[in-house]
Amino acid sequence: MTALGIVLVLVLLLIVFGLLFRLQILTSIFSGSFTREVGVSNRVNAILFLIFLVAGGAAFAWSFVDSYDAMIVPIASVHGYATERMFWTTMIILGIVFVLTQVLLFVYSYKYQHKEGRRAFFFPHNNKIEIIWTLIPAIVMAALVFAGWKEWSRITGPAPKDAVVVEVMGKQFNWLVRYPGRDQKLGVVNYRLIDAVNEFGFDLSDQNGLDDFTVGEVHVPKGHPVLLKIRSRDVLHAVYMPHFRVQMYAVPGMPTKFWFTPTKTTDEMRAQTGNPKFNYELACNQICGRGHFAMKLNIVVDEPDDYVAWFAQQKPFAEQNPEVLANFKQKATKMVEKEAAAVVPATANASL
Ligand SMILES: [Cu+2]
Repeated sequence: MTALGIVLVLVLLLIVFGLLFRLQILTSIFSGSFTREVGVSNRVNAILFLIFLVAGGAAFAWSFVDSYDAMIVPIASVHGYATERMFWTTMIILGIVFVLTQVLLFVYSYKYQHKEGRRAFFFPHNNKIEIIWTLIPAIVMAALVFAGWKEWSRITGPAPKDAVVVEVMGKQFNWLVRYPGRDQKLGVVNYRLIDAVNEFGFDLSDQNGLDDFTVGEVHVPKGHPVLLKIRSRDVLHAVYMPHFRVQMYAVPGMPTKFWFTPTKTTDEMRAQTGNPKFNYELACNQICGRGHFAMKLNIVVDEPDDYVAWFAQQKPFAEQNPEVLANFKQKATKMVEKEAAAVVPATANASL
């Protein structure tokens, strides 16, 4: 009720101001001072248009050049070069059109400012112009969209069969990572099995899961396709790896994926950037709550041999947590009994 009152008062105030403004114009017309005042304010505004064009253009160019390095990080994946090419093609085409239309807009506003005695040319319709400015943008846009669609279907197509599989699960507020182990098959997980130790919800009655291992830092081999299987445990997150030009949502209840091929090892990138502390990162790119800023994961790109050595050193989750494995059977049996008694069908088992 109070809010409605405030809105009503504001609306009434606006109406009063509008009427006052109109009254002022009417009095200035009757007193004969209207044309002169309008003439001055027109000139001032026309010049301001030009100043805005030049100063705004300069500020835009400066901000672009100044933040270029921070925005365009070095590329480190195969498809990254293709998306970069597409980005710049689009940017250049749209940039030319943008600059042209803005210059025309502001220069014409200056050039055709109000002048005593000048009358606007009446130009109601022209089919030729209509066709030209409809057809050309339509063709250019269609070409850009088609090129983008072709590239996107290639990037999001099925991953090569020999791709290294890494499962990333977002949760408030960190990333959990799972590798399928030597059998290259991820085991079944069940959200009802999640607790402080079994954060992933491993269902260890599944043989495929016995050699799965979790890590705090992702390792991937250079020059080899990597398939990221992406899940979320709670809310919407997003996997963002700027150097690999990878971004994909992590959606609760709906696994997503993205595959890419890294082209530079972490060491090579450190040499290229001249930063000995450089690390590839996987950041959350979707505001997901209070700890969102901390959702960051290190990615290490190894030479293939180093990757194999690292992989061989990893210990399966089941081996590292024997108590979970031991408790599991009993817990699972209880759950099955409970499920059998419940009316709701058990559809929550997620198998990848
Ligand atoms: Cu997040």
